Amino acid sequence: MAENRVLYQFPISHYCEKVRWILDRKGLVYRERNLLPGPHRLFTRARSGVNTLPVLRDGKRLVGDSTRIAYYLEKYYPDMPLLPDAPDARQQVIELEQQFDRYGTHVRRWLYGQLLGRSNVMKVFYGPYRLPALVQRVLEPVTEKGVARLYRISPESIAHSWQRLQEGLSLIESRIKGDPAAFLVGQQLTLADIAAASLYAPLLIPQGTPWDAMNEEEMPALLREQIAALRARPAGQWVMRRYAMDRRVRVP
Ligand SMILES: N[C@@H](CCC(=O)N[C@@H](CS)C(=O)NCC(=O)O)C(=O)O
Repeated sequence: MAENRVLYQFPISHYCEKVRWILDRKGLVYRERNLLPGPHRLFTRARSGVNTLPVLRDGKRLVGDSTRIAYYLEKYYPDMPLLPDAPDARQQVIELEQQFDRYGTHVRRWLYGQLLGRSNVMKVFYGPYRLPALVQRVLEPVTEKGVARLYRISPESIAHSWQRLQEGLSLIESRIKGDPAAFLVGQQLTLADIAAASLYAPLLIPQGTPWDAMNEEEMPALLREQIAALRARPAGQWVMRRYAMDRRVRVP
């Protein structure tokens, strides 16, 4: 029941998007609870032993970390399976999911590196919280500084993350062999596809996702060009295709 299933999240977090996608794919009803960054750790630490969101409450169980949540859901809600039965394919999915989880940190760092201090990203971050305007105005610069510190954003780390995220895009392209309709493993959607597509989505900004609230016109010109280039390459088209075909974005 929806009341018993709660996703604790930052709406803009792509790891939270990954879990929303899995829940939606499996047709599981849930409520979303947006925690404030910083104080969220009081909750996550005590309840699920992690620092990060997403955390899922399912009845009495609390599970932290998107990968653990994915395996938990696969175990208890096996309908619409996201892990193939065949051992070889299953192993490939497991490995790809882990790889894309790592690339997700580089997507995040690179993108925040482009946006912090130069865009309305903090407004987009806090938009879904519907905070009083004054509270939001106080929190935005604090969060901005916190994000820069937490994700160790510096010119060197941004450049490194750009290289790493390119590797992830190449990995998608090596799997799909130029066909944006292809799945990463086998003939149907798996956890590998959901991980790759959701963790790269902030760079592609598919319609109906939280990043859609970004005003692209207000982004730095170079970033706009880079996003356009990403959308043009096969991996970018693949992400958009996965969203169009396989992601039922919930209308709030
Ligand atoms: N490995 C974790 C990563 C999640 C993660 O990095 N979440 C970020 C938001 S995108 C977070 O909660 N950051 C706040 C913090 O570290 O305190 C997962 O897959 O769930």
